[in-house]
Amino acid sequence: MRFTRRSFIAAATSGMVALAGCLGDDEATISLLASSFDPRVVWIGVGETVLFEHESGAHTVTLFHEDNDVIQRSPVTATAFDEEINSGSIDQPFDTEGIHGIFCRPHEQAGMACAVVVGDYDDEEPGLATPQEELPGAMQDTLASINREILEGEPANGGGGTGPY
Ligand SMILES: [Cu+2]
Repeated sequence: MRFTRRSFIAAATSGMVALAGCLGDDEATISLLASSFDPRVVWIGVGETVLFEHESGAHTVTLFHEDNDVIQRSPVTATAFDEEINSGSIDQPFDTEGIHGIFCRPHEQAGMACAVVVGDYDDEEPGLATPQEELPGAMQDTLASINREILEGEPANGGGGTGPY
């Protein structure tokens, strides 16, 4: 039998909201490596936060949102964030449901991107669009891979704590 992503999240969310509050402030961690995010996809609930943790390199954590003068690959109503991170970490809250495509400005050509899936999502939303042709080739490849990962509902690199609860 195959759980659809949507029904799984609905089931998980209804039972896990109270518990999630006891697990700490960050529901997921994404590391910034030399020119990539790891993992590239995490699933969290509405109102939860992701810890972006610097490991090496000089990066930004930039939402694919038109308010950042970049293409839209996030909910239109999401608050656009665009943060430099060269050390330490950033606690980024996600208050809007849906898929949030994120990239690094210095490593756009290298295809440095990730996605935070917040709660439920719609197959038609911007965060799951076919990668735009104006993007660098490596970025299109990363985004296509992220789309597949989201639709499959499993973190490709299998890191603990990055799956759907
Ligand atoms: Cu970077």
